This record gives sequence, structure tokens and C-alpha cells, in this order.
Amino acid sequence: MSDSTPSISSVNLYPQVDPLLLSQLALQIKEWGKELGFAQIGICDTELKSEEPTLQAWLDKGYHGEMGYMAEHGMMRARPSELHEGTIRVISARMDYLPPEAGFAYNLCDPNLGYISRYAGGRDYHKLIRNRLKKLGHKIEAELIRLGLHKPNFRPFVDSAPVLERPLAEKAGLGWTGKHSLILNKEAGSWFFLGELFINLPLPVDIPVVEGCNTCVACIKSCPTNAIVAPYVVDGRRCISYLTIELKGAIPEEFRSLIGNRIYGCDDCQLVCPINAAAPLTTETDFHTRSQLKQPDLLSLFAWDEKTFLTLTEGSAIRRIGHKRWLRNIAIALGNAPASDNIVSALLERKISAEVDEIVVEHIDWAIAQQQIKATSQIVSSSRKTQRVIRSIEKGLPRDA
Ligand code: B12
Ligand code: SF4
Ligand code: SF4
Repeated sequence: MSDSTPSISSVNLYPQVDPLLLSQLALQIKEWGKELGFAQIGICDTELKSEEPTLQAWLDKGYHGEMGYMAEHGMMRARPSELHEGTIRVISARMDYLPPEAGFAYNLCDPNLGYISRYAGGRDYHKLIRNRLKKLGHKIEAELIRLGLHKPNFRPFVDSAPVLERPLAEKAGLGWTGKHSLILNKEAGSWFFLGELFINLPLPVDIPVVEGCNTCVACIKSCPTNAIVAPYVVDGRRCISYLTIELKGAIPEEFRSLIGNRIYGCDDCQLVCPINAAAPLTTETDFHTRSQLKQPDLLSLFAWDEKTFLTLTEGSAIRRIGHKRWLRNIAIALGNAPASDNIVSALLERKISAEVDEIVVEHIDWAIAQQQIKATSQIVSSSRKTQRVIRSIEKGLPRDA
């Protein structure tokens, strides 16, 4: 085959298809999306050239930290047709995850409880959303075959692959980029996951929404670790989500007190966001918080041995961090809890258990030192920013407080 011969997947297989038929199909796809549990579906082209300089600047500043995969694929992240050959449209989908009885304020108020990001209390979303997107692809395929047309070439993506999901969602009309860098939707807030179906079908595209945050800066002001370094720009290395989930080694000391009782991820920038005031609850029972992770007591979680950890987090995203990082994170929260002999005993007991490594031991030592300082000085540590977040939840999110 000569270099100029297009490969099968890059040939437009649908040159003669009536635009009206494609418009009807786009509407049908949105209906199927709803039937499959998606809150909304939008369609966009693959042009992301304007995002490349911002993505490059973010990488050049090292904001990705240890997330090597963010830099590894170069600008392929901004070029869907390079990632999956032949792609000319992206079907962008969002699925709500806010569980009922989220109890945000109650959880953040009590430093003896661990706070787990509300996206992670139920089943791992990656597989669930990818399977639903695959089903959507098969429905489109069946319809095209029924119409006597070629089979489409499609591939689903959720999070893990090098895809610029948020700019795609914005182009597809699912919402606008908030100053915390997440996608916000006027009716739904930001408590949703994103996923995409890359496809070689020339569907009509949707129009991006014209909305914005206006003068609000609540998320920037409330971020416990000042990770939102400028509007729309998050220094991943400072974000509690990165520190507690992505970072494999020691958590830098400067962030430990600021982490408070957040043991897996963080929701603060979303909790103070006024657009989230009326966000809908998820319709997926799989995303409901498992009973053992609802308002969990730190000491009980710290007592889980590895086997218990693996059993109780089976099928959940939390399992990915492994038992040692779990202990590392809880040790920090115990160091931030009010002085207590029970906590110090649990830390000392854990320190000599067979399940810890050097990193966990170093965090345990830090926690014991924090406990000792508090025992002698009667300091009750609760950051002013967290107090403000709690007040904001109680005022703005009464259903979820
Ligand atoms: C790496 C990553 C992280 C990192 C880095 C975060 C970050 N802001 O980049 C860490 C681990 C910190 C993280 C944390 C979280 N994440 Co995350 N994360 C990702 C991932 C894998 C890539 C994001 C990325 O490309 N970052 C690189 C930067 C450069 O891209 P960007 O922020 O999108 O930047 C673009 C825009 O901001 C824009 N931009 C820049 N300047 C300006 C200026 C203006 C005016 C405008 C309009 C735009 C703009 O240009 C940039 C380049 O295109 C995506 C999944 C994916 N594949 O896309 C999930 C994803 C973004 N994460 C998600 C979630 C839920 C979270 C958390 C809420 C989880 C939690 N509760 O702990 C937090 C939120 C933290 C936050 N405020 O961002 C969801 C967001 C869903 C949504 N509603 O938007 C995603 C989409 C996963 C998914 N499939 O659902 N995450
Ligand atoms: S998730 Fe938490 S730490 Fe990360 S940017 Fe939002 S408020 Fe800051
Ligand atoms: S808190 Fe305010 S600035 Fe931040 S994303 Fe929400 S509306 Fe935008």
C-alpha cells in the first residue's frame, strides 16, 4: 500500500448519508443515552488545537507531579483522531454520582470520622461507564446496519486514557469550565463523571453553552491547600485528591495538617460552589455509599488488616490505592484528630504490625508527634477554611448537609 492510500478507518464511510437522517440518529443516540443511565449526551468534533498550549503550559509547570501518564502521550491527548484512528466525532456523556444522605457537613465537622470523596463510596465508575458506552456504540451499530449502512468504528473512553475529557464535554454542550477546572452544568452542578464514545460517523455537533462563573471565586478561596493556583488552573501536586490517591510516596509535611480528615480525595471546591445547590442525586444505586464507608470512624478503618481492606473495597476505586496508602492517609487524619490516648495506642500498635512499610511508619510517627503536641497544649485543630466550607454547606446544601 502506498503512503497516499488512506487506511480503511480514515475513509469517510458515510459520504452520501442524508443529513436529516444523521440528525434523527443524533436525537436517537441522546434518547438511548438516557435509557442507559446517562444524564446527558452531547456531540462534538475532534478539534482541540486551541487547548494544546494550555495543556503544554500545565505540563511544563510540572502540575501533573507523579502522574507520568499525563505527559507520556504528548499532544495525542488533544488529538482524538490520533488516539483512535478515523474518529471524526466524540459523543460525550455525563453520569450523575451524588449519593443520597451525603452528610457532608456532619462528616467534615467530626475529626474522628474519615471523609471519603463522594464519587468513591460506591462501585468504581470506570468499568460501569465504559460498559454503558459500549452498549451505546452497539445500538448505533445495529441501527446503521438496519439502515443498510456500514458498521461504525467506535471506542469508549473513561478517564484513564489520555483524553482531554473536560474540553470535549464543554465543546459538546454539557456545561462550562468552572474556575475549579471541573465541568459545571446549570441544572446539574458538577457531581458527575464524564465518558466518551469516539466514532467515525459524521453526526451533527452540539453548540457549547454560554455560561460562566462570573465574579464568584468561592472554590479558589476555599481550597484547603490552595491548589487552584489561578482561575481554571489546578496544580495537581497540591490537590488533596492527588496527595491521597495518586501520590505513591510520602505526603509532603506542609500539606498534612491541611488535609484534615480527608482520607480519600476531596470535595471542598464542589461543596462551596453555588451551582451545586440543587444538583440531582444519582439514579445509579451502584454509586450509593457502601455502609462501611458511611461516616466511617477513623479508628475502625485504621484497624482493617489488608484482607479486610481488600474485601470491603472490592469493586470500588478505593482498592486501587492499596492497603499501605490507605493506612498512610488515615495516619494523617489521626494526627489531625483531637488528642486521645486511644488514637496514640492504635498508632503505636499499627507501627509494630507486619503490614506497614517505611513510609507508613514515618506518617505514624508524624501523627504521634501531632497527638503529643495537642495533648500538652490543648489545641483543637480545625482549619478556618474547613469551618467556612462547613458553614457554606449548611447554608447552601441543606439536603446533603
Ligand atoms: C489528572 C486528573 C486529575 C488530577 C489533576 C486535576 C486537574 N485539574 O487537572 C487530580 C488528581 C488532582 C484530579 C482531581 C480531581 N478530579 Co480528576 N481527572 C484528571 C484527568 C485524568 C485529566 C485532567 C486533565 O487533563 N488535566 C490537565 C489539565 C491541563 O486539563 P484541564 O484541567 O482540563 O485544563 C483545561 C481547561 O482547564 C482549560 N483551561 C485552561 N485555562 C483556561 C481558562 C479558561 C477561561 C477556560 C474556560 C478554560 C481554561 O484548558 C485546559 C487544557 O485543555 C481527568 C480525566 C480525563 N482524562 O480528562 C479527571 C477528571 C477531570 N477528574 C474528575 C474528578 C471528579 C476529580 C475530583 C473532583 C475527584 C475528587 N473528588 O477527589 C478532583 C477535583 C480536583 C479539581 N478541582 O480539578 C472528573 C471531572 C468531572 C467534571 N464534572 O468535570 C474527570 C473528568 C474524570 C471523569 N471521567 O469523570 N484529577
Ligand atoms: S479537590 Fe480539594 S484540594 Fe483539590 S482543588 Fe478542589 S478543594 Fe482543592
Ligand atoms: S465556586 Fe464559583 S467560581 Fe468556583 S466553579 Fe463554582 S461558580 Fe465557578
